[in-house]
Amino acid sequence: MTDISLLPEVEAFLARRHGQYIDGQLAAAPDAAAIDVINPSSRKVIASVHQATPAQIEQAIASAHEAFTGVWQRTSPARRGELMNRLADLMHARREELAQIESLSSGKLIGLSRAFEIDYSIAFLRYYAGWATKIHGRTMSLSLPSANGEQYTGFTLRQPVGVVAGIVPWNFSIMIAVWKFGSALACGCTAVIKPSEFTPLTMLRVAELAVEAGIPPGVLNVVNGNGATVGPAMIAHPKVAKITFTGSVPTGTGVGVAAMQAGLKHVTLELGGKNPAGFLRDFPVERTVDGIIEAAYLHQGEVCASAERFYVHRSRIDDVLESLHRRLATLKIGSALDENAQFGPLANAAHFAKVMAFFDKARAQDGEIVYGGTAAPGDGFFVQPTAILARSQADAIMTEETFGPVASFLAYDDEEEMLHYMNDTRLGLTASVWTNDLSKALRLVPRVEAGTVWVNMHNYIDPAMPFGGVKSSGIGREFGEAFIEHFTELKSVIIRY
Ligand code: TXE
Repeated sequence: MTDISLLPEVEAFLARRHGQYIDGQLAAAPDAAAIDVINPSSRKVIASVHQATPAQIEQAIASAHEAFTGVWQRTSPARRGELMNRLADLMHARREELAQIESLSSGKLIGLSRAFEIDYSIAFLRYYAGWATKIHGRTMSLSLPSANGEQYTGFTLRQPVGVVAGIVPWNFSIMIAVWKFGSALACGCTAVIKPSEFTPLTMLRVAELAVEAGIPPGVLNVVNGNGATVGPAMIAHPKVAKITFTGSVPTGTGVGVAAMQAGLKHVTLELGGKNPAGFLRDFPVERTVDGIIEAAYLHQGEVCASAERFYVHRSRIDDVLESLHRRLATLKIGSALDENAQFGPLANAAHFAKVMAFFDKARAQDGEIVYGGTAAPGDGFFVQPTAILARSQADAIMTEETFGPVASFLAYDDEEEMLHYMNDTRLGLTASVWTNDLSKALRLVPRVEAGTVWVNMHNYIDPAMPFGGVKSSGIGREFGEAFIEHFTELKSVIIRY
């Protein structure tokens, strides 16, 4: 198995001195500490990125604020949409370059980087671009009596909230950033994006393309650095009006608290899950196994929407696990840049250590390792795709998010028990129900506690479908029309005549 050759422009990009992208320009601060970017397939350093200094964070936010009150406000909604579509065109033209940088820094299989990370990012960007001209208030009929025959007319304006700070994790470094700045720009806001310190490269390239597309300098800025220093400085800044965050539950909860303390700022939080998939008794074994592979192992399980808890009827569980074992054994594990690999490395050393620790926890709690449960050969952060039969619903592998390729199983005896298990968590991002009996599915869907419930599928997202969590999985919704509410203020205007 061999890696594809890197494009010359990717080699040239990696060799640059990286830092931030502020006011339409690359800005490295050579005195600032640098973070090494590691290729998860080889553990080799591929580039280094200077962290943003406090002065650079200030500049980035000031530049976004100036653009918000100036050039971007003067840009008509139609023109905003046009410019965003032009960025989508440039991303399409640079698809391979962006995909290679993404795979090199995140461990995402190159096919997935092309077809999911880049192509979906383009689709999302075009979707948001379409909304730019369709954001509007409403006219109301006012009914309170007037004393002297005067009349009133009332209407609402939807106005952009201002500068948006977008804090992005390492699993989809372009797509999740697009969800944040695409929403912001369509509504007339400007953005400062902070990528994860593990994957700081791709957004620098996207920000350059944005200026090439004609999006004015200052409208989209990128600052890099450790979350614990750069993040709080962005949230606390008085010129930041809104924070939109995707990441872990503990960090996101802290972000929410900080946003409130910084002056009740708008906040959208898309956090983790411990998502369940419940297979009803009627669902055939081989289709169950197809469903488990779709739900658990995409991008090595590093997908917030993926399922980690699987409930299978007791009469079927042995057959399902036996067949799953056979299927997992055929997956080709390899480098993210190997087009023949079907399963890549985990994204970084800390995450690798976390997933390995889960294998130990599962063994310590007498979970039965059906397949995997160990590191896989290779220089990178490789682990085996793993399936574990839990001893009980209280086991760590049934309650704590691994964010890795670890499917944990429990048998159930009746559907009420399955539903109880599915909802027995403080999280609620996604869930899936699998059955050929549509009326059963439709009766179960309203009772499943999750922001998205799929039937006979998992991990499908679409720009038109609102996405977000219930319970501790987050606040607010991204995509669909729902995003507009989170990036605009509603102003009431009343006129007497
Ligand atoms: O996430 P963090 P990490 C989960 C997954 C993973 C775990 C840790 O379980 O193992 O989170 O990953 C920035 N103020 N998910 O450490 O800490 C940080 O720099 C402001 C689920 O990468 O949540 C990064 O840009 N920002 C998830 C972003 O927050 C701060 C995707 C996310 O980092 C900050 C990824 C602070 N105090 C991991 N501290 C999902 N839901 O998709 C850090 N950050």
